[in-house]
Amino acid sequence: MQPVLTLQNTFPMLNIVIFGPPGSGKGTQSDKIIEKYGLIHLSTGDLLRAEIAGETELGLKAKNIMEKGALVPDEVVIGMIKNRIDANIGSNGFIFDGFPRTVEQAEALDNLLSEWNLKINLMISLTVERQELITRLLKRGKEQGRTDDNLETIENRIKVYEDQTTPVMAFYTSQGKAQTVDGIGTIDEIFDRIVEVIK
Ligand code: B4P
Repeated sequence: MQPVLTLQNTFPMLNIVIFGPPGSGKGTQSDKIIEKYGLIHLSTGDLLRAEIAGETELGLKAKNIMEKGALVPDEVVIGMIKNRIDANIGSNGFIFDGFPRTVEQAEALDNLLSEWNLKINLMISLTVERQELITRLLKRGKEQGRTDDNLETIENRIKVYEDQTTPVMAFYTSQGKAQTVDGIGTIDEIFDRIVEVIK
């Protein structure tokens, strides 16, 4: 159904993409951003893990792909995001975490938001060097047992990020929306840098 423009969806919403390689702190910093700004958190990784936990048809397909560190097909993640956007119009805004991961997803996101007269205001890219990413993800693998946090899969996730996801940076740079934040330091130090960028 075509969205109807109402008073509610003409209120300004703050829509942020948090971007970076696996283990750069996207999920970690998203939790702090939503606490401070009251945004709706849309993490495609979390949504996919919920499908896997619920043993849905989508979850069963996604499980094998995620265990290899590959990307779930664009149309699957775009469909999941569309439902959540449509259900939360009128909120303070969204933080998109782990999405978009391809230029096709970035274009689809612009289209979904434009149906509601909305846009991405800011893209925050966290920079962390490779060895630190591997150290963090191996630690999480030990502590939380996430099945994609093992060395072989981590290395593939980083390669997939370099090959398929880095072009998303150029997409937002060309729109004048990309801001880079140093992702090394304590969680609070990095959050302070993000708040400065949002201001
Ligand atoms: P995600 O769930 O998005 O996983 P991620 O990239 O590893 O990031 P995450 O947010 O979990 O970790 P964070 O950096 O915060 O994706 C998992 C998989 O789902 C993908 O490989 C893909 O298969 C699929 N998928 C998801 N979205 C998709 C899409 N759009 N299209 C296609 N497929 C998709 O943190 C990592 C660790 O670092 C944590 O343990 C944290 O505690 C630690 N940490 C954070 N900040 C730190 C700091 N400052 N110092 C030290 N440690 C820190």
